[in-house]
Amino acid sequence: MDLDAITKHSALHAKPSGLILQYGTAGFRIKAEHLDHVMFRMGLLAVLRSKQTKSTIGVMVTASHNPEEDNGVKLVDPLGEMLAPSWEEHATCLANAEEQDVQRVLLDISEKAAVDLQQDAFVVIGRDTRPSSERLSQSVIDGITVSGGQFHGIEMKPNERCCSFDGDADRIVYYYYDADGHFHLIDGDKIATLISSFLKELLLEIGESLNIGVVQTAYANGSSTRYLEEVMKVPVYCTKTGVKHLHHKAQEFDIGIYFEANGHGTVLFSKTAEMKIKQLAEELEDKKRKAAKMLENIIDLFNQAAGDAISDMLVIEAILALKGLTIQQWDALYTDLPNRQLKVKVADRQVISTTDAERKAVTPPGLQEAIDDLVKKYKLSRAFVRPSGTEDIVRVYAEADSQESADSLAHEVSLVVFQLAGGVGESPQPGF
Ligand code: NG1
Ligand code: ZN
Repeated sequence: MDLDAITKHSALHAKPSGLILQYGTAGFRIKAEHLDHVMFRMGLLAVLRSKQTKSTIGVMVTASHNPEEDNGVKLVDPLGEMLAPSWEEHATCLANAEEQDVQRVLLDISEKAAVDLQQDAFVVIGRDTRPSSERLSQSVIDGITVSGGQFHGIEMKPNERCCSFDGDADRIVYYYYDADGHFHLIDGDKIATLISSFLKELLLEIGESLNIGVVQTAYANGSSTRYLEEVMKVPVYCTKTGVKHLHHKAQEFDIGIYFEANGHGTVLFSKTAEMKIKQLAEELEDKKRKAAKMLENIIDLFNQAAGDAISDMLVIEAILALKGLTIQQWDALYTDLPNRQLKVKVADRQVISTTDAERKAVTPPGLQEAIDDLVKKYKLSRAFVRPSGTEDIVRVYAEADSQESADSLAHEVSLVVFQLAGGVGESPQPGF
């Protein structure tokens, strides 16, 4: 490690004097403008940790669901676990060291943790799409390279299939950039469509008429519901938001496929379906046997880990490979209706109560009528509001035939929520 080079570079990522931070469960998380030195230093620390563990270390630049102007950084240990507690202390020491002490603190850590400085170091960096994240992850890279480590930034090539899980790996979405640089999100609705059409095909092959049902929430894109019902002829049911509601409904079918648009979901097989399919996998011959075996494998996979994003991914990858489908062909099954989701702050969000799987507001009086009148002004339109179960806000959802219409409908609905449901603070402004 070239300590002089580190000192020189460190000065380019100078610490605001007097700023004291603490590495917590979420790593460091504050206003993005105060984080440059922390990022550089976490790059240095990741290299030390990588040398010490002789393994790859992760650095994630994000403030998760915090406001956009915040940012944060968190180190990830070799098996994907949280950073070891003693290293959290090292992280805090290094982040708070005054400029002239950085060298000494680095040597201190190396000594205390018995780091073999000759060892190679490798760091994988991830970041979110906040405006500050690109610059801040560049500071992490600076810290890594100046201390002799190697890093990896995943680059998305046009039309390349990518997928992401959330932090606890119970949500999955796919996405790609097309050749024109447009981002395409393939959400839970399209995942449910792919999986249910494949399962339906297999059932047809083995000649078994088990009943299939797809369960969605009101956030499912209208195009997906239409495609499932009208093109695929699969019955679709809508439940309240939250996996437990979808799960409960999906248990009513031989094969229940449920996904929230945001990627929470799985497939449930009834005991009867499982027994029938396993028996057929023994009895049938040739192509039919192959189809039954395939269903059996899918059952076993989901039985072992229902609701797990990795199982979802394995099934999706298998389907794409078996059908020879590209992500573009999958995406093209149907086109999502343009939509917009907004939040409105109100004094007490429980003044809004809903019915019909949250698609209609019962109280406050007049709210649903006002929404109905607004929806009528647009084509292919739909809108609903509900109190969030996880945040102290009311969520507004709107979709329509164009992005402009969806945006303006969502805005108009948020205004009536603000007026009729006790909005607080500034009234909703148009534009996003
Ligand atoms: P709330 O905050 O109740 O809308 C959100 C998601 C749910 C679910 C829960 C977490 C949306 C609109 N809502 O709920 O789908 O994922 O968090 O269990 O995505
Ligand atoms: Zn999750």
